[in-house]
Amino acid sequence: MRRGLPGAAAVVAMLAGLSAGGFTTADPAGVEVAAIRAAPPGACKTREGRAFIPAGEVSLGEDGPGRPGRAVTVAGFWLDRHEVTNRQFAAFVDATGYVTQGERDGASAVFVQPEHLSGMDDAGQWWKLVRKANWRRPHGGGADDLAHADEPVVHVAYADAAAYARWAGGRLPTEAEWERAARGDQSGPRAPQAWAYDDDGKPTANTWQGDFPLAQSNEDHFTGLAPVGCFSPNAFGLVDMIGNVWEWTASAAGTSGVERLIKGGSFLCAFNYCANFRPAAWQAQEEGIGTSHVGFRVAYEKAA
Ligand SMILES: [Ca+2]
Repeated sequence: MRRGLPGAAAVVAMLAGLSAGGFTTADPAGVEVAAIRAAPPGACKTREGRAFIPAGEVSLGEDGPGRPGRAVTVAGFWLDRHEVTNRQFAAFVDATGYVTQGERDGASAVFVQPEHLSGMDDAGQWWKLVRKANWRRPHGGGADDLAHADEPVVHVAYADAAAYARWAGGRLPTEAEWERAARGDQSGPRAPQAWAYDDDGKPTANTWQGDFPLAQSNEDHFTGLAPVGCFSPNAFGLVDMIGNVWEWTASAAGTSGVERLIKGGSFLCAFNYCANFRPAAWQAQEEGIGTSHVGFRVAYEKAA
């Protein structure tokens, strides 16, 4: 479980049906962008804008004692303090008329907590293709979809994230940039769980407490996505680098040309599954697939 995610191949196989001609009913309707932009602010306060990540070295892949990683030098850059929210993405759509991959497909992959489980190999037990699920309605419709303006945008494919980043005047961070930023200038080995739990075992990020995927004890107070900024920032002033949503990076995964690295883990990462709530972890994600647990933030070459 150090690298990749058990069952990830099953997810990819299931979702591949989308691009192979699964659902084709384009239905971009949903919550109006004006309503998302005008929604009251979320309960958690966070600083807006970008944080400067100074030039320095990152021990890429350092993953606790005995796993030192390799030294990579990263030039200074700026990074969004928080994951791009639905409110921000709505401003982008308002300005450009952009339609996401999930809206064109007419369906997207949503985590649905199962009532029963037959082993852990088949991720299709908790990943479901939901018609009309897209960034405007993360669950595919209903009252659950109406109050998420300050949660991270999800159901965005790689091209969707990259398009937003260009519009915002930036780009997606590389793996090394992302990992240096996530470590918050921390140096030296750190126990893997220390990125998401304090010394007393109290959550410091939005992950999954309990036996995934059947039960949550919910010590972090969020059963699903959290609004950005509900947990303390790291030393660079960044929130939610660990947990909440996986984040797209610009770095390719392997040589297939169709997968990118995602980093940070999500609200679905538990000790018994995934456990990727730490900077070293990564997963390969097919570029054309958005899901309910992958978002992004933007890197920039200048302060504003
Ligand atoms: Ca949680």
